[in-house]
Amino acid sequence: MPLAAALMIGAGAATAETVRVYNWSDYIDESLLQKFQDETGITLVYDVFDSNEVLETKLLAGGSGYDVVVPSGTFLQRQIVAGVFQKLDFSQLPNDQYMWKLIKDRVAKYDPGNQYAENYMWGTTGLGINVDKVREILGPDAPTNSLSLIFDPKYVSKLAACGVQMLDAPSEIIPAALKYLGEDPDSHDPAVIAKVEPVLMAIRPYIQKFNSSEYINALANGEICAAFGWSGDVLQARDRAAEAGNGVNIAYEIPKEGALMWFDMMAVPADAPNPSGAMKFINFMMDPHNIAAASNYVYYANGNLESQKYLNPDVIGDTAIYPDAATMDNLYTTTPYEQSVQRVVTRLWTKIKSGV
Ligand code: N2P
Repeated sequence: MPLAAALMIGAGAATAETVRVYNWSDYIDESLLQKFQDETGITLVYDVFDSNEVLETKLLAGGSGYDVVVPSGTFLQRQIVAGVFQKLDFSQLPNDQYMWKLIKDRVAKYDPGNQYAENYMWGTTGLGINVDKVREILGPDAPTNSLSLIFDPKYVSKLAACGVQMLDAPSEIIPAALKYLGEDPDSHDPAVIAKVEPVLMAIRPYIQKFNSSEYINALANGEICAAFGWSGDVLQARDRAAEAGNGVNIAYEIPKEGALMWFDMMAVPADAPNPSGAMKFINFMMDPHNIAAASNYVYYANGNLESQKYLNPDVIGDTAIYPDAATMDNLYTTTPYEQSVQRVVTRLWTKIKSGV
């Protein structure tokens, strides 16, 4: 799906109310966009992005024009501190009653008291693999559930011929590389973070592309055989391949060393043109039927307990989407980098991507 493509549905009159939403790409059942307009009479402008950094640049500049945006928890936390958001108006959010206390408690780490944001969805960052191709190249003992598949040149060099992509997301790849090294994935110590440079530089020649949205189709079409990406995106690739009937067999694996668990949060910029329209959109997405439809379509878990009744069995029953206790034990979270550390991370990432 093209990034930043404005999707305007319906022919709202010039005077009609408008809500502008900026969400991640491949993250909703698009029939919900029409449903929102039909139910509210509001014209919805729905733009997409695939990077927290891109969203953050817009938010910090101000005047984004958006009413609802969806940063991940760690980014939300420092954006709240920077004064980017307004508090939610819970009198306009009756569907808040359906949200899941377990997730509210977890995200309170980023948004103390749950005042600024509601969970949209959450997931993990791990391995997307073309099962048959990876086994064909690496043999039956291929470490398909290990970070070594991507971070050990011994394996990734062999996979390079069939194509390997990686997220363009330093705040997720650096923690994973630290985990691979046996370090604290949430380290903010520049000397520890520096240890990932030789690891990533060693595999850099074998990474076809750093991109956070193109790997869905690339996996589904058999153009690449491995990706380090997001859980639901890989599962969407699996479905697209199955629908195409192209014989491509995709699987998502949470690495046995551990995976990042992240939370994407709906929040309202302080300068949103239509804050009450924003509340209507957030409340719509907290309707258990609506968010269940979205999860059923994108294969991500959501923070709405009541919606679980309406989830398809292959969603609620898949531990890669709704982790069981054992899987949960293997997930970690991170905290936002301070500005000085962020500068180190940004420099390091630029160097890794350019490969020199
Ligand atoms: C959806 C990607 C979800 C998000 N394509 C990562 N936070």
